[in-house]
Amino acid sequence: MSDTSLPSALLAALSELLGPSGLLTEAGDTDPFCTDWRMLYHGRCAAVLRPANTEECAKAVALCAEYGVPMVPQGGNTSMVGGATPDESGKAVVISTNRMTRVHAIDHADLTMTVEAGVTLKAAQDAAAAEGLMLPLSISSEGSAEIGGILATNAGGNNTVRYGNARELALGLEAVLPDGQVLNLMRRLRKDNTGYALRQLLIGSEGTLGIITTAIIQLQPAPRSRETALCALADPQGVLNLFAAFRKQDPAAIQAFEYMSGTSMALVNSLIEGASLPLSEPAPAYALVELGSPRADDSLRTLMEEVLGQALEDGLVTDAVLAESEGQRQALWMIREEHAEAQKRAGASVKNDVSVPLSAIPEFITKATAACEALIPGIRVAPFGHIGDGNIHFNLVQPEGMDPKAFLAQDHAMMDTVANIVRTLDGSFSAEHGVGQLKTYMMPSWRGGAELDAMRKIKAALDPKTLMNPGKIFP
Ligand code: FAD
Ligand code: 2HG
Ligand code: ZN
Repeated sequence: MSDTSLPSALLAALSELLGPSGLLTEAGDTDPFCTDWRMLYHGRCAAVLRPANTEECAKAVALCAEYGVPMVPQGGNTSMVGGATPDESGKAVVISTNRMTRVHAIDHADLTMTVEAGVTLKAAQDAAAAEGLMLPLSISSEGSAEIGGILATNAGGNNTVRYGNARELALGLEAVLPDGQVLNLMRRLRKDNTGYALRQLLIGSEGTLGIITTAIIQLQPAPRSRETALCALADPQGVLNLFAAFRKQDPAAIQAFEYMSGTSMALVNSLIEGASLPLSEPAPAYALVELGSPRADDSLRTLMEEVLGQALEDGLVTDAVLAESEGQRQALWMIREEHAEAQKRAGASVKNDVSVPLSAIPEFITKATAACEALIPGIRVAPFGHIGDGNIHFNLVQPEGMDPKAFLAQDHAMMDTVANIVRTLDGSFSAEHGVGQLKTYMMPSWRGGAELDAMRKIKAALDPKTLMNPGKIFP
């Protein structure tokens, strides 16, 4: 029996178009698509549509538009801000890309990959690696997050410091607009100044302007030498000083430069099996440094040893471990990549995915820590993140033993406390996770006036009936 509220004529048309595996209507099947990774949002939907290609997606969108049915695009459903979760009305359909999983082509001359939206980032990375190339975007959710979702959120992650966000990697794009038209921007050109950059408009639009169906991604030669180290330091200023020391020697060699606080590291060590600290004792701050090069010589080891040797001598770094094998490298990265999972296991948490200029990071962390500790005694301030590009996940974990609901009831007070400090330092309240539904309420005070007005006009022009991912980005 079907649990959908869709008009029967629409249901029949969708059923004929998508077939049994492309249309889910029973609550038992659709429920997983209606809850987010953090389990903060529990929506409902009239159906889940799973088109197998662009043509099916375009026809499905045109049908929904004709019947005035709201649509929520969804990829791997790893959004940290409830971006891919429908509301509780049960009127919307989720349009999932997870059957659009073809890697169409890898071009060695152009260094590009043409890939459908539903390919997971990990599968795309693996396909590039199999050809001796690298897709230089790395995030902890890469096993589930899909290319369409990555581009729709303009994801960042561990390699932004060297290669930029998803935006910098997308040379071409195809998307289905809210009325069902296919927008073909699949030009793999580095230079193309022909009117407005619509590709860039779709990237980071969080599913509010259309559904990304295919993309051309810029690749890089695979690194043939790599050096990875975990370092213990006294504080975030020390981590930044170490970053500056590497950057002074060879900025192009730095592929990742990550920060972890003592508190966030301790949560990982205690809550994740096999993630023990590979240093002699805990420290207030850590840096995970990765250097990489397509050259297969030992110059990176020399660079790593020179910079760390000097930092140890100066007392900047108090302890360090270098990966001596690929297994050890992965063990170091596991500690960093399990931060989100460890914090999920620690209870309720409030996330502040902020960015500030590099020079302001120590002041930001000091001030925001004091303000949050004053707001909620016993709160566990557990920051970490992509310090090399200025992005700190200033996450707040509930005091031990506190009722999670009582903690989350104060989420706006916590987010505003942090954001107010970010504002005085010329930062942003959302660096890489987007606005979704979690942070919509911040948009008028942060992006008000002409900026939000222009965004609303663009939205109204492309989606006059507000059918594409309603309730996201805009308050
Ligand atoms: P979803 O969660 O399915 O959707 C995200 C948004 O994009 C929604 O608004 C949705 O409507 C829209 N969308 C999805 N697919 C499409 C499409 N084809 N066309 C148009 N709109 C679409 N983010 C980072 O930037 N850096 C990180 O390091 C990082 N690490 C993470 C680690 C974990 C453990 C988790 C759970 C999340 C992390 N994220 C990170 C957040 C998340 O944004 C990314 O995982 C990813 O970009 C989302 O991809 P997805 O396919 O899961 O998208
Ligand atoms: C990461 O960098 C992700 O690991 C998740 O962006 C951050 O859990 C978070 O807040
Ligand atoms: Zn991150």
